[in-house]
Amino acid sequence: MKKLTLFLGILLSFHFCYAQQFEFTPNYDESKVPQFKITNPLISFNGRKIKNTKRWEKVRRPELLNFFANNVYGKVPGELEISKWEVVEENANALNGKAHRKQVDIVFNKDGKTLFFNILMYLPNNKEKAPLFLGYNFYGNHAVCQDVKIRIPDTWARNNESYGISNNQFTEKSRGVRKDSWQVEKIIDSGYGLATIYYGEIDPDNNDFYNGIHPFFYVDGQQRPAANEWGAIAAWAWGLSRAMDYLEQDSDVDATKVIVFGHSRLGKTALWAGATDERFAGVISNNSGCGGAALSKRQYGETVGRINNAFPHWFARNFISYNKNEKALPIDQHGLLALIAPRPLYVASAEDDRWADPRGEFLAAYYATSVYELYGKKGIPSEEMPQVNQPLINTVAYHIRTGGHDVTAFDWEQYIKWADEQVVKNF
Ligand code: GTR
Repeated sequence: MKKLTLFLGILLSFHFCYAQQFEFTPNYDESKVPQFKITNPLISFNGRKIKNTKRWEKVRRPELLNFFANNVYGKVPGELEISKWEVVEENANALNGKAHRKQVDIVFNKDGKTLFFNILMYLPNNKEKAPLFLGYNFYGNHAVCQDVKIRIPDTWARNNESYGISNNQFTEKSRGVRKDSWQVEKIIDSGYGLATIYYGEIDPDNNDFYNGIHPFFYVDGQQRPAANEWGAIAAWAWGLSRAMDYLEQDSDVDATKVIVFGHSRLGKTALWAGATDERFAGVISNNSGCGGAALSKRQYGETVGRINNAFPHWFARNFISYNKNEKALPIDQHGLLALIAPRPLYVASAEDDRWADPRGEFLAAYYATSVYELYGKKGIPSEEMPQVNQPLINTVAYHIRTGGHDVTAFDWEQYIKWADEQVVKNF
């Protein structure tokens, strides 16, 4: 009998998880978006008006940062410096002589554990110190460009036949498969460098916590981070900061002009990296959606409950308390965007990417604007979204392009134009 009850219990909880995860019907009807009040980013949690940048930096910014760290992405439990870095390959005449290619291993050692990630860099040969886009890739460094010299990571990768990934390993077949989304030559021709890392090298994108960087901070017997500690997104963001530690040492890079970029879950990561590390001179969120730029309280497309069920390892466990309870959030994702002020921020959506809630992404940028204005910077001037394919380029920039969830040449053209105007010229 006991066994039967146990069996039925297990069966029921499986059914429950399954139902929660997969019987979710997203709302795509604007008229069904619930009524909610947007928290003013310039009023502190105890009701004080924030009237100048000094108060913002002293009171409001730290409390918002603290809220997101403890309740959304999770805190990094300690510090770990790079143990050593090594340029494992370079060529000053890459891309037909246009670029200097470098592949740099960044190594961490602690208590007998070792972790490393490899940064692939292309730097324009016509610049002494290049401004640079830094971003993670999903399919290995060798997927971003058709260049036979790029090393293939031997880390775990999610199987994907069309991208040449089998037995959880990348293969030669994945070389260049994402080149359209990276536009390396366009970036180089515009005078920027590119640095990219396979995100799985910091933490494999799986619902477990025994591999990647998390265990480096465990005390004896600990198996997963505490409820207010980092999930995978915060771990990936941490990795971007360590990449920045290296870039600051690289004399070919202008480390005062490093723009952190990310698409989708890696767009969420770029935003959190930009919020937590003020060395990033600019931040690009490409289709970052729920838990990224999109307002959670709209519950349009992906919701907090759905994302926590489908990807239980991405956020701090504390974030679960907002499942089907978005209204309880004392600040929405516009507060995250405001943490990037006054540094330039680009939020981009795609028309068919309704899952990521383009309007919610736009509105978050709009509601973060008052913080930019405190610094005399221009953000999003009105609640009205620009037309499709008509970028709005200010310190806070936004576009919605035709097409789906992706990074395209059009996206990069806008990022470069905005970086020229807002990051490089305005510095
Ligand atoms: C989806 C997820 C989104 C987005 C996307 C991605 O499945 O629901 O939040 O992050 O993955 O990263 O490609």
